[in-house]
This record gives sequence, C-alpha cells and structure tokens, in this order.
Amino acid sequence: MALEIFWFSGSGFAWRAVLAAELKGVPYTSRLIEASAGDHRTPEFLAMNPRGKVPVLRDGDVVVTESMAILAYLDRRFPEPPLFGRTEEETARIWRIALDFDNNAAHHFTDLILPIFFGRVAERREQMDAALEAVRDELAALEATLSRSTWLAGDTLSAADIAVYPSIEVLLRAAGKPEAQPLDLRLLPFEKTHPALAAWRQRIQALPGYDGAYPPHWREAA
Ligand SMILES: N[C@@H](CCC(=O)N[C@@H](CS)C(=O)NCC(=O)O)C(=O)O
Repeated sequence: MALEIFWFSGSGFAWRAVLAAELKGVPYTSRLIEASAGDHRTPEFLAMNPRGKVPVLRDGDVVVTESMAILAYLDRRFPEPPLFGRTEEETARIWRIALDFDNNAAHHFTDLILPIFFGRVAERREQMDAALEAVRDELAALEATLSRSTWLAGDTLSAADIAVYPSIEVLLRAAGKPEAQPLDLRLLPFEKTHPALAAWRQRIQALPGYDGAYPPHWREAA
C-alpha cells in the first residue's frame, strides 16, 4: 500500500508534508481530513498522533508525526532529489533554517494570522500588533537572504524552503481578508514590499507538483 499522508486543507504544517511528497514525486495516498468534523479527534487518529494534530504520515506499520520529521522520513525513503542537502554543511544549514523558523518565528505568524481567520481582530489587537512587529523582522531577514541566494539554503530547493513557504502563503491569504484591513499590515502588494520573497514564491509555485499540494478549499474559494 502506498504511504498515506493525513492533512487538513490550509494547515501550513500539513502543507509542508504534502508539498514535499509532491515535489519529490513520491507516490502517496492523500487522506484529507476535516478539522470541523473532528476527524483528528477520533480514536483511530489519536492512536496515530495522541496530540491530535496534522500532518501524520503512515507507511505500513510506520507512523510519523511532526512535519519536519515527515520531511526527513520522505527524504530517506526517496533520496532523490535530496531535501536535506548532499554535504554535512548543507544538512546542518537546512535544519538550522527550518528549526530557527519553527522555534522563533512560526508562533508570531500564528498569533497574527489566526485572529484574522477566526474574526477575533478586535479582542486580540494588542497581541497582533506585537506579532506584526516580529513578523516584519522575520520577513526582512528572509528578504535579505533571498536577495543573495535563489533558495533559502543556497542554490538548491531544500526542506528549508518547504518549511517556510506555507507560512508565507497563509500570511498573505490572511492579509488579503477584509478582517485584516484595520491592522495596516502594509504587506501587499507583496512584490513591492518584499520583491525577493515574492520572486522566490513564484519559483516555488512554478515547480512540478506544486499544484497537487495546494489547499483544496482555497482553490474552491478562488
Ligand atoms: N509541530 C507540529 C505542529 C502541527 C500542528 O500544529 N498542526 C495543526 C494544524 S496547522 C493541527 O493539527 N491542529 C489541530 C488541533 O490542534 O486541534 C508539526 O510541525 O507538525
């Protein structure tokens, strides 16, 4: 049986797993589940991931949770093209970028984005203003990196790009919502505010397989 990936449409962490599988051309069965239906709270799902979170990869008897662990698993199982570099230095750089993003940046993106999607801007305004400052700093650092190199970790697409990309997409989707207007985000048009990041985004979107990972409900709403 092909390996399975359990994911929610629009979850940035889950998008990483599906995007990695698609970009590597891995055969997999998509298990698109619904948060609103509580699919991640069933006994069957909690047996795979007691934290009740996506993504989850199941490959026969092997179950992997945590998006970066899933990327690492896919990369060992289907080594070409590698997502974690070919040398120890590249591997370390890629992990450093991905872990740095998860440990220091991702929660600021979440703090800014979720109140927009859930209609909580007024009540979360203070937290969001602080998150916006932090997100601006993170975007500036990414912009500087991508002004010097094609991909986040150098000349080749890697797990670092796949780790960061969904958060940028989810941020831009949130920024375009009417609920975001009172915030004065000043992120759009992105090609003007962050030209190197915008060009990187286009490079990722042009990759074969990209469309297969695109959140289905975003497509429907477009
Ligand atoms: N560190 C985890 C985070 C996974 C995560 O937070 N997933 C969210 C969706 S973006 C989720 O499943 N939330 C459901 C819930 O907490 O009830 C990873 O990288 O996989």
